[in-house]
Amino acid sequence: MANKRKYIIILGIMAALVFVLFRLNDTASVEEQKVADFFPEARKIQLVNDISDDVFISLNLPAVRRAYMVDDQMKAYVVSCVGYNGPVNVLAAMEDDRLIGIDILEHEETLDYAQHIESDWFLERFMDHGTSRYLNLVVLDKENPEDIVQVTGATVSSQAVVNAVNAAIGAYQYQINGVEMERVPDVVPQEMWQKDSNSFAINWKDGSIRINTETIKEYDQVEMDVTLVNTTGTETDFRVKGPTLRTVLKQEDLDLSDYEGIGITGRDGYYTMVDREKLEVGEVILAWEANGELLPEEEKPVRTVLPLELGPFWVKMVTNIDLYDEITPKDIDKVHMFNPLIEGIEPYLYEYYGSRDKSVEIGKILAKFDQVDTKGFFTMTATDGLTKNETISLVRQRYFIKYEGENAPMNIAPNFKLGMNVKHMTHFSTTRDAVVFPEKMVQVVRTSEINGMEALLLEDVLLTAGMRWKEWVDLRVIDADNNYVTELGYEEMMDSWLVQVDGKTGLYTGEDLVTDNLLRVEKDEN
Ligand SMILES: Nc1nc2c(c(=O)[nH]1)N[C@H]1C(S)=C(S)[C@@H](COP(=O)(O)O)O[C@H]1N2
Ligand SMILES: [Mo]
Repeated sequence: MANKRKYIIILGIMAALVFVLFRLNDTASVEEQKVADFFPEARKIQLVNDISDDVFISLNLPAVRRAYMVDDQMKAYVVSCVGYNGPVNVLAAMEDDRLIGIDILEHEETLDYAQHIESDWFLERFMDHGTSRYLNLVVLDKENPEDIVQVTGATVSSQAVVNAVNAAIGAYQYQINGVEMERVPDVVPQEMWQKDSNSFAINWKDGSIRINTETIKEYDQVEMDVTLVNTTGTETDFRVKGPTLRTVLKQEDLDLSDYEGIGITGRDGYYTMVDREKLEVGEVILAWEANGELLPEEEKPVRTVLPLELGPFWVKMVTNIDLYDEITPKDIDKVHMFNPLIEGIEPYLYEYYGSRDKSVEIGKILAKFDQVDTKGFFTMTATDGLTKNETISLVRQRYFIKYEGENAPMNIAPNFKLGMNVKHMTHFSTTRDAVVFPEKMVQVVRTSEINGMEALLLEDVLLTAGMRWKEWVDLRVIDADNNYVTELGYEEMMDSWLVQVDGKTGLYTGEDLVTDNLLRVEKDEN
């Protein structure tokens, strides 16, 4: 009996051993095939497993795992750096002091935007670099040959790939050229994870408090079953726990009802504004627990839960909540057509998730307006009615409207992940100026036909863009050459129409053409 059991155990061990050996051999051959893809002429490819036995490599280039000799020369390295969720394993191919290219072997970066580290357009950024310098991750613009533009919104994952590749460059330089380059860590530096994931601040005009994952438990807690509805329509049920913002403020002798709105910012730069109307009808729960467990690292220290609102208001990894005493109300007096307005601004070719499209920096548009009130908001609205507010200070720099390609017109910025954009924008506005995209506006206003062309009712365009008037209004018409054309009285406005021809906007009153290239319509204040 005992013998039989021994026999079964030995048999089991042997089966496991065969399985493991087979698996090892299998991964090696998949890897070997990937090496061969970089060196199609290769006659012999050999695995070098003991590369990290070297003291210099093990101390300074801990990301290096193994290497491959191609026709007896060291030409490929398998390197690994810890990313957002786990190790990112990279194959780096090198020849004649050049990095030829890389491939991602394995990663666990589950966030949808981080998965783009595997996309060809990102991998291509690693093709043909000299090995004399390490690569350098940049946010937006490539200025030096060694610069690698990151995957938008995936800084940590992109840096993990760059660190891994740099370790391969360091190992190559050391082994082939006898050069000892600087140390490359196999983890992403802490600064990149941004400051503290255990606390956040609430800021008001003359004060602020910092709350951490312990002190938050001292407030009265609410526990509630809630449903997160994503912009894609998927629904997730949670039971969340945490104090409401109202409760926390009460401890500081502040009343949430005194504020016009709040701005919530996440550690990843995500921002959303919650206005007075929303604060009046629903609570803001500062959730630190979901389904009985502490939030995961990528949502800590708290997530704002607004049970009545959609996903974009449920900000993860909150770092700051700003209370606004005043938000300048919108009083739109000029409505501009986008195309002639940006005439003369050099388009920026923004590469966003693999597509390079014409974009314009919002700061350059703001510079064209007579006044920009920084206590007001920059608001964008889409054909489906989605509206997003941003602070003027946020959109002033490195914030773009992409007006070409997929989903255009759409907002983009270096921190902007897929799913956060306002796609197919009908218009955007500051407090006084609105800018419309007539080719999208056409979907949301009353239309008619003039000379066989689809025409947009001017009244609807102006109202949608946010212009308001009492019983009557006089409107000045300015054309693309910045010339005053005419003034429209109230009755005329009610029968005025916009027609799109070759990217230009024609303005008709009744059947009469007022201008074939409209720049803007503005209220005559006198
Ligand atoms: N910090 C931060 N919070 C965020 C986002 C983000 O990118 N960063 N995305 C928002 C958007 S647009 C949605 S739809 C939801 C998505 O929530 P989920 O990732 O839990 O599904 O989170 C919101 N909160
Ligand atoms: Mo979203």
